[in-house]
Amino acid sequence: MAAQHGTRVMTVLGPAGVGKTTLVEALAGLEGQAAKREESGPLGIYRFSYLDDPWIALDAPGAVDLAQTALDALQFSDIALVVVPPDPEQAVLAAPAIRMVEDAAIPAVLFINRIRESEARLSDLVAALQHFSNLPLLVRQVPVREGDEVVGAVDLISERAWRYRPGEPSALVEVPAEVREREEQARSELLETLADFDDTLLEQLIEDKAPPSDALYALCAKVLREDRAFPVLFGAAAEHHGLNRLMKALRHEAPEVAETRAHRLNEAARAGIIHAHHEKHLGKVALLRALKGVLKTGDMVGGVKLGQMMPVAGSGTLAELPEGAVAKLVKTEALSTGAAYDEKGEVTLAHPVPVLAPQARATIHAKNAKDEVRLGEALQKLASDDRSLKVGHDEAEGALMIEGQGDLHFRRVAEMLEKDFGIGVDLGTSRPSYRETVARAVDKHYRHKKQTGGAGQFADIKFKLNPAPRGSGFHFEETIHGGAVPRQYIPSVEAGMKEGLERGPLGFPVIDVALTLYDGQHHPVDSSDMAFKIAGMMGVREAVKEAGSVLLEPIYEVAFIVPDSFTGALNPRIAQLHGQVLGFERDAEHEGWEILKAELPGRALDALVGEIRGATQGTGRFVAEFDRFQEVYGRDADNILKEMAAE
Ligand SMILES: Nc1nc2c(ncn2[C@@H]2O[C@H](COP(=O)(O)OP(=O)(O)O)[C@@H](O)[C@H]2O)c(=O)[nH]1
Ligand SMILES: [Mg+2]
Repeated sequence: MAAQHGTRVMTVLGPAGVGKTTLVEALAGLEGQAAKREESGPLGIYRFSYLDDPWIALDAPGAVDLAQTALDALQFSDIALVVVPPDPEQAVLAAPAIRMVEDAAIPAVLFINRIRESEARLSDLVAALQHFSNLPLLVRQVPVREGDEVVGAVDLISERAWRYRPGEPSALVEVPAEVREREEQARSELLETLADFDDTLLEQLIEDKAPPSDALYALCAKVLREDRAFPVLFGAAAEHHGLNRLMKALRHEAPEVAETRAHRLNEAARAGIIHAHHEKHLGKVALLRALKGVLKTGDMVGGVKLGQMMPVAGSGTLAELPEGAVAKLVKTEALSTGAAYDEKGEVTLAHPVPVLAPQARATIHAKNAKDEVRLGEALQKLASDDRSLKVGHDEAEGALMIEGQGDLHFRRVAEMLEKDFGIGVDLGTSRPSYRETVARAVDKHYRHKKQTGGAGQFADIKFKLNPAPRGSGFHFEETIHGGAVPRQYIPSVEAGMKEGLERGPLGFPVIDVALTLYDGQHHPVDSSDMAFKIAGMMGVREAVKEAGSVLLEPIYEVAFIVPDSFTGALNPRIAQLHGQVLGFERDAEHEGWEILKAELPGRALDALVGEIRGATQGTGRFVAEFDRFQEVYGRDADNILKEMAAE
């Protein structure tokens, strides 16, 4: 049989431990062949065929810390397979995957795994999943039970029943009498939902005519591909139950790359980078998908000539890559994860997957000081492969800082630096940036005078130091008359004052002060730019001390994005972290989610990732944005200063 379809790509996603890897292995081996598999970072890549159709399956990591890899895999896939646990109580664990699928606007099939042991009613589980889904769920099968066990399934469109057999394809059997009533009920629900999308079917239902199966299958395929409903199938990956049914559904219903390109990407896109990672001797290894036409070595993609392409989970090189297929590409520094390219450059995507906001920060030092520069470069490379990793600078420590998704993410970064770049690193705690300001106004007279041997130094200034409103930063003006401080020296006074404010008595930059230079004296020989700069610097330092320092801490506006059942659990934790809840609302873009807004001090940020994951079984996330600096007084201020001093 010749292949009827080009290579299609599916991403398999869902919570950790739900059975994704087991499922992909089983699907890839359905026809008896050994699974061809390799890895790109945390992404498992499988190449296999089913009924002669070529497939690539991407086994996305379930860990929340690595969620960007799952999102990136979705970007250039044709279809998503969301694996869900068979317990309604645990349906919420699948909510982040459903959310990702909705963000990527990708057609998705929900697969309920471990159905054999499931005692829950399918309808309860579907209701729990529906709570987290924007699109209607199309239940396509009902289980056949014997005692506590699910031993088979009835397909609701063909109305045929299958009995699972250990180690063999399921057997076609009569629909058991005790299932018939449930089957009919579920079938009419399925047809009613489908009729919302199709007038012909609606008429048939009204006129009580039996719609033909092939028309129903075609309608299912259409609503899936148009991203208007999620079909629900079930089975047991470990026992290979329900897997042929699943693969056949995917075979008939998953879109081809041309449709993916047109609907979700960009008609001009020639190739997309699914994922990339670094290897010690190869440099960057990118997983590239041909999105439009055949790609050959030497073709232009994103303004660079395509180098050697290698098959996924194979050996040798590929002379050409058919449309839809996936290959590995080495030394492709110019091409980045998540991006699509035409001949000349990057193209915009109709539905780009989100880039995850940082959930945690850490300082990072090379174990060997001479690696510090290479460390910066290596981190930049890792960040170009992984968009959820950001490289910055920690103000308090004067060190490199990474922002990412949590401890697991950071440990992986450290491992890759060691293994692929030969740089050993230590991770540390990144601290919030504090500021200070002045409590009172001060009128200050400062004279800088030095007489050592030859030319002396002389500068004399009078100025007012005033507290200024929050957010105003540094403000300088002068009201000098009659050249008491000659014009040319005034900028030096200002520069000196700025420098003097870089570190206040508490050890932090001094902000929100207004300075007015109103008088002074100079000397025709001994005055100089330098003398006035020193006067400005020393003068302002003394003035700040006299005015009294007030500690300012950074305040962040934090949006917590959580399944709605967890909003209540989050509230007390925010209070414990010295935060203030501002309110919450439904997430307008995702059914079943809420967005809770709060203000939290910078010192709470490090604890946030643990708190939100603890309160939401790992499903919640947050986006923190710096808002302002705010005064801290009393014991709070003392504690912060004590802690900073201790470190
Ligand atoms: N009983 C049963 N166990 C399963 C099934 N699918 C997966 N498992 C087991 O669940 C565990 C986690 O599976 P795995 O595929 O690694 O989950 P992943 O983290 O989603 O990739 C493994 O011990 C599997 O053997 C299933 O259908 N039935
Ligand atoms: Mg796995």
